[in-house]
This record gives sequence, C-alpha cells and structure tokens, in this order.
Amino acid sequence: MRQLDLFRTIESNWLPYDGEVYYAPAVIDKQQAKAFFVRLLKGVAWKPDEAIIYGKRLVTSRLTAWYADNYYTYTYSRVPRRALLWTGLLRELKQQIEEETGQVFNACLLNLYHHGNESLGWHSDDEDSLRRGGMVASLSLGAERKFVFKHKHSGEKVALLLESGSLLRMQGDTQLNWLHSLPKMTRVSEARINLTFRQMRIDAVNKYFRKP
Ligand SMILES: O=C(O)CCC(=O)C(=O)O
Ligand SMILES: [Mn+2]
Repeated sequence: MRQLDLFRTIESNWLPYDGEVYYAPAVIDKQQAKAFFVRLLKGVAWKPDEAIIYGKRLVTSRLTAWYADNYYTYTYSRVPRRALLWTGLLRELKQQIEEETGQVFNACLLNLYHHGNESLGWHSDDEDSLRRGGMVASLSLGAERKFVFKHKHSGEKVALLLESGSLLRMQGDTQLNWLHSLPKMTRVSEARINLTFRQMRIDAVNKYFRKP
C-alpha cells in the first residue's frame, strides 16, 4: 500500500493509474477550519444517513446533510434525498472551493463523524446524476482521518491522511476505476466534518422550483 510521502507536492497525482487525485493540505488555516467546524456543527440540518441493503433499512450514527442550488434529488444507497438550499456559510465555502479549483459546483454532501468509530465503507461517487468525469472536491474540518482508495480490478490500495483545512480533489476516471472509504480509527476521539462539493447533471435530477 502506498503511504504518506513527504516529497509529494500539491500537483502530484496520488493514484498510480486510471484516475486523478490531488491533495492540498491547507487551503484553510487550522484556526479558521476550527471556526467553520463550530459554525457548521450548529448551522447544518444534520440527519442520520440511511441505506437500503438486502431490503433492510439501515440508519447510521454518522450524520449527513445535502445542500444544492435547487431542490435536487440525489439517490444513493437506494434512498432519495431532496436537497436543502445553500446557507450563507455553505455558499461562502463553495465560493472559496470554486476559486481554489477553478470549477463550479452545484451541490454538496456533508458528513459528520462524531469520533473515530464512525466510518464510511467502500464506494465510488459514480451515480448517474453526477457529471461523468466531473470533479468531487472534498474539504475536511476537524479530526485528522485516514482515507483509502482501492482499485476496482487490481485491488491496489493508496492511503492518505486528510488534515483539518485540507482539500482533496477526485477527478478524471477516479470514480470509474477506484473505490474509496474512510476507515475506522478507534483511537480518534474528536469529531470531523467533511464537505464534498459535487457537480450534478441538471438534466438528470428532479427539480422542484417551489418549496415543497
Ligand atoms: O468523509 C470523507 O472524507 C469522504 C466522504 C465521501 O466519500 C462521500 O461523502 O461520498
Ligand atoms: Mn465518496
């Protein structure tokens, strides 16, 4: 497994083939990251995540929220989620990430992990409603957590640490060829908030122009 490499720059691709992942350790300084963390903890409509697996409805202790430009419905793990509209703070963060990446994002999925026992299993962000080959820009705030990629065919793994205030960009064929996961880190007692800014295909999502 590839591990942290001190000689990498923010322009180095972390994946050896079939995808592109770039990591910038400090797009937001640690103090500011902490302030954003506290504001998001209070200001986001957090809810347990749901999945339907083998016909059973599972509810996680990890919390999530889904915000977008419009009332887009995003379905993953077989459960549809209708977006809330951006809050002022989320709009501010979105703008900062757009300046950083040169991309435009129309939606954001947030995750709140209360401690290292909460995790996210292997998956790709490859739903039809996402722009194929588009960018997923992932901002981390709070506890430092390991993040792992696994190639869908070779099984090769690449691991990195996501620091508070860091931005991970996944683009190109990454979602097509690689899975990713946030494994448990039982010794971590602090919480972490992750924001993945996404590019939804407007033609593929339901739009509700009046507040439901
Ligand atoms: O928490 C993370 O860093 C990853 C989140 C993620 O992969 C997702 O929301 O799809
Ligand atoms: Mn993901």
